[in-house]
Amino acid sequence: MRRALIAVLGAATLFLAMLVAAALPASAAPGTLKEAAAAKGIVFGTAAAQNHLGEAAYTETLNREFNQLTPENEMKWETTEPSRNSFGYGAADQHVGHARSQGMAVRGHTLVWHSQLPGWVEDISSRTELLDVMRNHISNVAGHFRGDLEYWDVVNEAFLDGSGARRDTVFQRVIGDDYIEEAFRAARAADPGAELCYNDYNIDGRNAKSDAVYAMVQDFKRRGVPIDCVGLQAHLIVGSVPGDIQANIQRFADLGVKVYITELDIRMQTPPDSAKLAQQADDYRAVTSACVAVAACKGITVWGVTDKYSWVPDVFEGEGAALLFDDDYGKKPAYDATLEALGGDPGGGDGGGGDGSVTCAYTRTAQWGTGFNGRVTITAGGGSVSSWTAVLTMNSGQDVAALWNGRPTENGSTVTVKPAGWNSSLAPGASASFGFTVNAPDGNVSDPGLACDTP
Ligand code: 9MR
Repeated sequence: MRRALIAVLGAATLFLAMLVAAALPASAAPGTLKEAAAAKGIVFGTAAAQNHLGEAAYTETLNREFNQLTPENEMKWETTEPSRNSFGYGAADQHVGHARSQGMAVRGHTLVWHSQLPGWVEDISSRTELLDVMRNHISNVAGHFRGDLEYWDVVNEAFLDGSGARRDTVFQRVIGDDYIEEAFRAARAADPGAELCYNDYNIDGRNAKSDAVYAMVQDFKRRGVPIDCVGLQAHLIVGSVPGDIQANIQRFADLGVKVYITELDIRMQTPPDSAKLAQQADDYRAVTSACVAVAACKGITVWGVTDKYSWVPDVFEGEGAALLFDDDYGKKPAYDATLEALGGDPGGGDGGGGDGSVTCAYTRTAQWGTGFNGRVTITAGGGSVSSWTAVLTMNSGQDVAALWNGRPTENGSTVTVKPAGWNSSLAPGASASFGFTVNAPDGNVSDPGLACDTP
């Protein structure tokens, strides 16, 4: 009898296994960076330059592979406030619009930095005046994008290599040590929803500079200065990824902040050859694996879509080829290694940004006389999807008063909802959901209609 039961269970297990096998495509592992990253609960982003968005291969690669965008230059002080109290956001707004249309999260870069800083700021010599000017800049720029950005690099590159002393900038000289915390306080007031990061290079492993940043973050956490994250830029050289990068990420995480790899590139002497490209692949794998291994490491951003437009050859003579795509948008060995480290499959997936389908379901989560709360869950089928759209059809007298984890557009009784950003790509079988509150002053609390589709 017992043996018979085991045999029946065995057969049932086999049958279930066959059903599962039939339901999944031959390769279920995600085939793009953003899908693989999403399946790990992190974002995979890139710096992008607004003037390349008109180039088809550039934008196609950007949209297919990345679900987070950092404007490479367009939000810096010299561009957003070139003369005192005169603000301009044209190129930055276009970035945000593009990212939003693709369901990408946006990292604002950067509010306070000594570089790409207009001369009129450099000329200020009174503490009160410069504090006012800095706070005014932050409140205008972060205020302009309030609610639109997931993260801000609030202060960039404030420490020196080697000693870990403060860099001698106009902010340091004229305001003093407390300019950094004042910048974070102003940023929190201007956009309470954005994660606020301190961002720097050569703090990827443990050294005097990362020790100094660590001490500052520890002090900020103790005193309640609003800081949420640390950005390790990770501008690296082939063959020299710090061996303690994971331990370094972990020690920041242990302070109670999130960690992001914010500007990853790994440069080599050009021209590249197969040995250098293989070493670079190992290096990208090491950095990616280090982030994936620490729960508080929530995203990786490479500093450019393609080697063709990387900043590296302009600054380091004879060096370049630092990114994941070559000059012709071909995937380099480092691409495959990164995708594998994210749990994806370079040989599998759909490779085209997801061609799977979605289903959706509606649940009423609360109700009262003149309104209700609902939740919609969107689930990918057997293939991954890069994005989704849900359409709610409201009944007469109903109005969507609030909606979270999605971006609604209202047109009469139709509310079209796109992903909030981080919940755009779905691995096969994975789900995303958003919630909303409906006001129904006439008491018509019947359920809205629901349909969903890709993208
Ligand atoms: O990639 C950016 C390049 O186009 C600019 O000319 C340069 C000006 O300093 O800034 C580059 O981006 C930097 C980033 O804003 C901060 N960390 C270092 C990056 C590479 O220099």
